[in-house]
Amino acid sequence: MISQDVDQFEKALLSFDRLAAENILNKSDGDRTPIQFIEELIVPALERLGTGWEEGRVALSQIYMSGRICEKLVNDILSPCVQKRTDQPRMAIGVLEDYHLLGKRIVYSALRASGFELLDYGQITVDELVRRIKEERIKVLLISVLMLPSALLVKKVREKLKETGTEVKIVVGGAPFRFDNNLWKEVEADAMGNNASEAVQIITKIMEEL
Ligand code: B12
Repeated sequence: MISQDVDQFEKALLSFDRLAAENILNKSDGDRTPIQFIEELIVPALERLGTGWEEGRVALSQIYMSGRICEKLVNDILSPCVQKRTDQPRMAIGVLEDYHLLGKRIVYSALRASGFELLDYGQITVDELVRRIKEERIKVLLISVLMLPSALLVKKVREKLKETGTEVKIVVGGAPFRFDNNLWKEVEADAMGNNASEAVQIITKIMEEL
């Protein structure tokens, strides 16, 4: 993806122009998978907007609308790319007490497109998550967060699971873990992935080991 495309895509988002954003996606070449499109165009553009917001150049309304536009685009791109599932230990993904849902949506679709079946817990609290893991006998849990306080809650999930002797592999991802390389170990996760492709690699390895 050339950086000019990311510039134009960012501009379209900033001016709430969904059609222009869609056109940029559509004109990009066909060699890439939908996940690659997202990782190379949508993710960097949203990250730039986040930095712009931090620096006071971008309004929260622009971040909000950009998020909504990208949610729609991601849904349109990812819906059809589901393949055959493989037999595997039970797995689930959730967003822990956080409103940033796009990353989870992408990781979920990338895993399903790679043949893995997983439950989507959506947005979930610590207690509800622990209850469902036990009830639904989940063996691998993916947690997505973009807020630091939410990332720190992963440790609470681990503690509560330990208290009841529930063994689960926890894989985490999202901005706080990318900003701080050691955070995933501090919250007692088993692995951390930077993007959807890494999520697929990690899960493939865990499934081989289980
Ligand atoms: C869009 C956005 C929003 C949208 C969210 C829309 C939606 N439905 O998701 C809205 C407007 C709602 C929003 C709200 C807020 N936001 Co906001 N937001 C963003 C922004 C600009 C982009 C996030 C995004 O969607 N990125 C694209 C996705 C696809 O990327 P991603 O989630 O990182 O996922 C990728 C990887 O991380 C990885 N991944 C993700 N999950 C997982 C899980 C696993 C297991 C694995 C392996 C990998 C993995 O794979 C994904 C694909 O590559 C970021 C900036 C940034 N740098 O991230 C700020 C950002 C996350 N927001 C921030 C803040 C502060 C807020 C608000 C508190 C603002 C406010 N004052 O109200 C609220 C809080 C909401 C809440 N309580 O959760 C801060 C967080 C700071 C922090 N670390 O604590 C950021 C970093 C902006 C900043 N630079 O300050 N936000």
